[in-house]
Amino acid sequence: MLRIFANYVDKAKHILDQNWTGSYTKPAPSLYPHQWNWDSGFIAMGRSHYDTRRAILEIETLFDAQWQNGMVPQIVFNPDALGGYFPEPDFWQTERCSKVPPGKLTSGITMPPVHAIAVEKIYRNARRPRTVLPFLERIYPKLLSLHRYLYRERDPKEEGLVYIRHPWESGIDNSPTWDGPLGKMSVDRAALPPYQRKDLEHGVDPAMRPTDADYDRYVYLVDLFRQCDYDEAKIRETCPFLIQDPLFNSVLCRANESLAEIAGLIHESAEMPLSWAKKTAEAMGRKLWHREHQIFDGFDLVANEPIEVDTAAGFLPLYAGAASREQARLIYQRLDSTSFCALQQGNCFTVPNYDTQKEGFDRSNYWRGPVWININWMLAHGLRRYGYTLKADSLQKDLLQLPLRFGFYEYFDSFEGTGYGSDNFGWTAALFIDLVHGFYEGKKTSQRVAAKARGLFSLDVVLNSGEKMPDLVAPSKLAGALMRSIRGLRDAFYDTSRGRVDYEALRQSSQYVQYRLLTNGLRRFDLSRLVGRRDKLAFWVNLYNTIVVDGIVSLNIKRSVQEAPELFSRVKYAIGEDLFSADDMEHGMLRGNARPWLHLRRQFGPADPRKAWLLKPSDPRIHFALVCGSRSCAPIDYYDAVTIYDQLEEAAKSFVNSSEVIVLPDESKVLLSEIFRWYESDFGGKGGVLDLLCDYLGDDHARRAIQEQAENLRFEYIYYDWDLNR
Ligand code: 2M8
Repeated sequence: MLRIFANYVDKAKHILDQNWTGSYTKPAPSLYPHQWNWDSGFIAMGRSHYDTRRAILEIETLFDAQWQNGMVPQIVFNPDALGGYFPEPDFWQTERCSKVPPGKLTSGITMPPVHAIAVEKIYRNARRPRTVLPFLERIYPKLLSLHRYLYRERDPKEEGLVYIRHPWESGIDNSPTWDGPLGKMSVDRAALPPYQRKDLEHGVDPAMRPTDADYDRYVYLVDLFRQCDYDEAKIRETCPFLIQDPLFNSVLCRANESLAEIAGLIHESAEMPLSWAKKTAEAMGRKLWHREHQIFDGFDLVANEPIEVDTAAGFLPLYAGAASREQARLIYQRLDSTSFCALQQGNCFTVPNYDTQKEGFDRSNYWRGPVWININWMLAHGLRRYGYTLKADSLQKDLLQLPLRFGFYEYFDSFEGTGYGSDNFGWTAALFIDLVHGFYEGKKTSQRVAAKARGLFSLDVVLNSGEKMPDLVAPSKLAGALMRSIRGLRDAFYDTSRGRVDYEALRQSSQYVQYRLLTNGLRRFDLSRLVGRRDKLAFWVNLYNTIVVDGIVSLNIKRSVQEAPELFSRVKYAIGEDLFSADDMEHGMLRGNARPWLHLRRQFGPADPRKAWLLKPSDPRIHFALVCGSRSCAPIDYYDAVTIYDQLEEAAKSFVNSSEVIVLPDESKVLLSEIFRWYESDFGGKGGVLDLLCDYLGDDHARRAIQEQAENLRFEYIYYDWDLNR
């Protein structure tokens, strides 16, 4: 992993260096020359992994321009870079307000308050966190004052939900969510103060930016704020755009948690931030949840009605822990539907910003469809928070794929991944660095656990050696009863959509006791009773998957299967006269007695009686169905003899279209799961792997690249995560 991504991490750091001005990082080299509020937050998160000093300076520069009422402005203008952006200080005229910090040029609105999250990360990722404490002490009152401002000025009814009063405050400027409220505003172009857009002077396609009608409304609102001298009470009375937005409130809610953490680190009371977090989470769950749509929506305070427009912002309460378990489950279903391009399926890269099934969806227009790294990054954290770890993992790997394949762009085509907007975009680079670090950390933990745990036991452990025998099941019926029992375990304890097993509940269940009893019956089972290729395949695949689960439970493995590396070779079931470990089932029975990776010999020796029942020829698709108890392997499921061919086909398709396969045409490279290295011979060598990829890949672009570059294509293998799929 390290080697694979090293060049790209360097590239990302280089982008941040190029955009660095000496005290802050520009979001993009020319399109956005000033300091932007939430961009700086995300950028500091990325930098926190390798440059604590600049990460701190980034945040301090932003907060130097904090208004005296606590508001942190959306833009802090660089006096040396004026002239290239609209609107600049001459248009904002924030000097009309007495709360503006002296000597600073800023806009008069704010943005999603990600900063406490960034500050906590700076502390946690620092090489010497103690040295960051003075910064925490300096910044904490400022963060607190920002949150206080939001609850005081933007939540007059003390609902726990703050409002935004300009689309730019949302960060998702031309999101379809704003169409309704903006559409209701009657704006007389001739009465607007004269202005000229600058965003289209930077070579971006106008079709990928907000329209002129949008800009008229943006300007109308700024003009209104000016006329109110930025007095919030006055603005509130006349502003036609006051919206409680799920994205903004989710970020605030999540930031309150970080604020509480920071308070704890510097021995301040965490009571206030914690009570805000609770209040906002509850309010979102109550007021912004749309039951039928299975998503959170905004609420228009002017029209006093919900805005029933579903965008990716509606998934972000997961990031804040503001959704109930049930809401999270329903959100997950919505997320996994064609509306948001079923993660890992179809032709979508990660989650587009708007429901693809809606008329207004536009795959390339700014916040009206494309994929944004920051939104998906928060969503991945949210999914992980609710235990959808497998999806979170794949979402994060998919996110890495976008800059790798298409460049460090501002946003990406939701179907093909093409990069749009500005290249060398700051938060894309920064969050890429953060994602890569996520993988390193996973790897380090697993390696530590493994190093500590090797050699826990060296003798065979036969799991089905219990005295009690299943009395009702005749040996001839045992295979069927065992398969039904395994299916029962799957239904009760395997979460197939998350690829997770609830080991604790399983351990204590009566179904598990019953399953163990049935396995004792295997000692009387005659393998010659298994006839038919599909029956044999289902029997061994299911038994393999269950002996791994049984081993994890019986050996009380907590974190990683590497805690007991012998799990696959020493933990066994007695079947008839013979013993079978998971390795015996896989390399012996299912792979036709093949040689395990890096082993000199085949699984069974020349005179081994178990060779009488080998499944030959082997079906390489088993590798997408065998579950090894780890996060990187196939999601756990039950395989039915009648449908097993279709199921294996499905398993292969979803594996190949997941982030376990990343095609990088520009580099003539394919990044692959290590499964393709370990079992290359089963797939028919390198050529066979390429054939298989072409057969199953849904992405035409990637498939064509493989076909055209087959001869020179290099394979690199993606780190395998051995942590438990618990
Ligand atoms: C975009 O917004 C600015 C206004 O704030 C613009 O279009 O001029 C948005 O993508 C916003 O989320 C982002 O912070 C900003 C700078 O990257 O650009």
